[in-house]
Amino acid sequence: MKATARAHTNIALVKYWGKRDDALVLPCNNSISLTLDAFYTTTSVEFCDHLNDDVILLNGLIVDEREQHKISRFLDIVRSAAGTSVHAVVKSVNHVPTAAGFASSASGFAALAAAAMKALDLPLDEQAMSLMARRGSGSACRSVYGGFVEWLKGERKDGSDSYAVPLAAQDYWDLRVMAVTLSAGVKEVSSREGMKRTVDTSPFYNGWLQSVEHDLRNVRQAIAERDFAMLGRTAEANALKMHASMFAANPPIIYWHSATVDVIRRVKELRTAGIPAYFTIDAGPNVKVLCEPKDEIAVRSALLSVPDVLAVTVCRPGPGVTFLQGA
Ligand code: 2P0
Repeated sequence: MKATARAHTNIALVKYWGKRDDALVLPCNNSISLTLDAFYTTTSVEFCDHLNDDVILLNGLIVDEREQHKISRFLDIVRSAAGTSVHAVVKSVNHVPTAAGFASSASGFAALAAAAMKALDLPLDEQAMSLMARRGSGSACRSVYGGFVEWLKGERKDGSDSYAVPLAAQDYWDLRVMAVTLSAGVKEVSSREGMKRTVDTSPFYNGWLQSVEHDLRNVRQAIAERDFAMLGRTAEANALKMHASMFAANPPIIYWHSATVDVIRRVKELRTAGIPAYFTIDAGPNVKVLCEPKDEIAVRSALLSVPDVLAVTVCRPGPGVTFLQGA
């Protein structure tokens, strides 16, 4: 009745933006990500007969009511799959600095899904874990695997064919992803709300959807051929298209700060100087910069010299879900 699992965050190179079914967390498009080693969540789940409700601790503190509700509803889905109604004690430790702008929901729900499923003796194949993690948060379904991962949007109404598959293992291609933390406040619009508003109101959303297939093909090919320029160019263009679709939403969603643009400019200067580096930006102001290992030091110091850059964390390809013994 008890298990502990660890999952790492991932960065999307072709983004997931927009759902066709909010309740089942079914996306409108496939996405491709790279799981990262530097940021992760470790979660233990213990189901106990005597509890009247779930007890949920994040970094040692009881979570607020909103978070409690979200996690308990997710546990209900796991309980229902196992045919039980027993409540649980969940202890989650996030090694994901919130200021770094990484969605901890990806590593958080992947670790929670894996630990809860193991504690309830559910089948633990990766596809089953990915399907379950998706119900907590879309991007979490990709964190079940290490390395490069594609989330297949699926076609079925019940979501049974919407899960992630591995494209290339953690050690397939040694790359760097620099997580650039800016001195910016917390974001005002959650990704969940942001993507819904974009789907509902942005005249550019159809353009986003039409161009994604092309980006998916290019990124798959770039991975297969280890073509860094193609990977970087496509990821950068894809992130800009996602943000363009948000700028056109009503009311508009602008996650960028002035320092976001400063980092974009610095990355372009690096390329002009002959150093291949490419940026991507999620639903927030912080930027992630892709580069090759040989350029790590030059890229990191160029980024650190941008005013308002607080930190640059170097990430490498990371592993998929692991279970911890005796924890
Ligand atoms: C991604 N993002 O592909 C995209 C790019 C943010 C921008 O997945 O509503 O926390 O829980 O499914 O997974 C962040 O959204 O959203 C995200 P829900 P999630 O990584």
